[in-house]
Amino acid sequence: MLTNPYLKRVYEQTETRNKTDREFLQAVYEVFDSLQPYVERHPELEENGIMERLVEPDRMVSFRVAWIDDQGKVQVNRGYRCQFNSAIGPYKGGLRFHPTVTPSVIKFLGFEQIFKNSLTGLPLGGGKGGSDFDPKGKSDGEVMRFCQSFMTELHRYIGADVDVPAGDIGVGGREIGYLFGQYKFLKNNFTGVLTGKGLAFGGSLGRTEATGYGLLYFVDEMLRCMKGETLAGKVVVISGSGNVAIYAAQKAMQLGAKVVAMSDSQGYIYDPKGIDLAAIKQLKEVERARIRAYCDRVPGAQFGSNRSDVWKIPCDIALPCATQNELDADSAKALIENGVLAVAEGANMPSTPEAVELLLSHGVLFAPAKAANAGGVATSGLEMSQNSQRLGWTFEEVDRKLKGIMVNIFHNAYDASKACGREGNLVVGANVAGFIKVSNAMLAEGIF
Ligand code: NDP
Ligand code: 2IT
Repeated sequence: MLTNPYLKRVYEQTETRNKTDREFLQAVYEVFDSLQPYVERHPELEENGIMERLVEPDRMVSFRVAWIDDQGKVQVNRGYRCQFNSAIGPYKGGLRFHPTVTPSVIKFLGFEQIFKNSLTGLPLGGGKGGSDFDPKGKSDGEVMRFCQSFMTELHRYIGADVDVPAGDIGVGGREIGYLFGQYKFLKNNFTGVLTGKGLAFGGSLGRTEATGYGLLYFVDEMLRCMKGETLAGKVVVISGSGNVAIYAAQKAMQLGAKVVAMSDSQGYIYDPKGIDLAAIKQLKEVERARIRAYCDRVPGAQFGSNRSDVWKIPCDIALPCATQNELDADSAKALIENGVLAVAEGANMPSTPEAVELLLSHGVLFAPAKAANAGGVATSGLEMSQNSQRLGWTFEEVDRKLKGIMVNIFHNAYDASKACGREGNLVVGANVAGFIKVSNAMLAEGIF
C-alpha cells in the first residue's frame, strides 16, 4: 500500500490525469510501491519533482494510418509513439501491432521500458509505440502498405540518436523490414534507426533469440543463487508461441529442462513427452497457423481451448510469454498448489498484482518482466553499437554479452532487494535498481 505522502500525492494526480488508463496506472502503482523506502531516504527527489516528471511522458504522438487493402478499400488505423524518458539515452522500445493497443497500453509499456532499459546497463531511454492494426489474416502486401503508411508519419519523430523502435507483439522481422525500407526511402539515409533488422541490412546475430534466451539465462542464475538448483530435469510451462516463447523454449531445452506446454490466444497444447519445437516453429514462424494444429501433427498431444488453463498443468517453472495480465490470482493458486518453484515473466506485466502477491507470499521465486525480459532490448542496444561501428559481431560474441548482461541484472536486482531490507523480492529490487540511475541522471540534467 502507498503510505509515503509524496508518492501517494503524485499517484493520485496521475490517476486524475489518466483516469481510464488501467494498465498504465497498474504499472505506475507497482513501481511507486516498490520505491517507498528509497524515496523516504532521498528528499531531493521531491524537491526536484522527480516523480511528477517521471510519470508524464516527454511526448506522445497519435496519428492516422490510412492504407489500401487487397480489395482496393481504404482502411484507417491509429498509430502511436510514446517518447517517455530520455534521461540516460535515446528513446528505445518496441512497436506493437495488435487490436488491443490503446494509449494506456502504449504508456504502460513505455513506462516499464524506462527501468528495464536502465537495468541493461546500456545508454537507452524509454519509449514504446504501435497501432491497433491486426496483422493476423492480412496478406504480405497489406502488411507492407500498412507499414509504409505508418512510417510515413513516424519518420518525423525517430532517428538513430533520437528514438530507435523495434518489434513487439505483431511486429517481427517482416514488419521491421518494411518499416526500415520506408524510413530509408523517405530520408535517403541508411542508418540504424530500427533494431531487429534482417541480417543483410544491419541486423544483429542473436537478436531474434535474445529475449527468450535472456529470460532463461536470468532464470538459470536465479535458481543457482537463490535455491542452489539448475534447470536440468525441470518441467516448464510457457504461455504464448511467438518470438519470446519459442526462444525461451529452445534455451530451456538446451539447458536440460522439459517444456510440456505452450499456447496462443485461442488455446494451449499439452505434450507430456516434451514439445517438438521444430513443429511449433513450422506452424508459427512459417505458416502463421493456430497452435491447435500441433495436435494434428504430433501424436499424444492434447489441446485445450481455455488458454489460462495452461497454468493448471503441473510444472516446476512457469514462463508467461504472451501478454499483460494473462496470469491472474486463480492461475497463481493453481501453480502454487502444484508446487511451482519459479515464475519468470517473458511478457511485459503478464502477472496481475494479486498473482504476484500470492506467488511471493508462498515463497515462489519470482522474476519480474523488466529484469527477466530485458535481454531483447539489451541485444537491440548491441545492434545499435554494431551499426555505429559499421561492424557485425559473431553470434557467440553477442550471446556471451547477452548472458553477462542478464547475470548482472539478476545480481543488481538481488543486491538492491537486500539493501531495501526485502531480500529476494526481485520486484522491489528491479524497480529500485532501474530507478536509481534514471533519477540520478534527471537530477543532474536539470528541470525540464
Ligand atoms: P509475438 O507477436 O511474436 O507473439 C505473441 C504471442 O502471444 C502469440 O502466441 C499470441 O497469440 C499471444 N498473444 C498476444 N496477445 C494475446 C492476448 N491478448 N491473449 C492471449 N495471447 C496473446 O510477440 P512477442 O513474442 O514478441 O511478445 C510476447 C510478449 O513479450 C509481449 O508481452 C511483449 O511485450 C514481450 N516482450 C517482447 C520482446 C521482444 O523482443 N519481442 C522483448 C521483451 C518483452 P496469437 O498468435 O493467437 O495472437
Ligand atoms: O518490451 C521490449 O523490451 C521489447 N519489445 C523490445 C524492445 C527493443 O527495443 O528491442
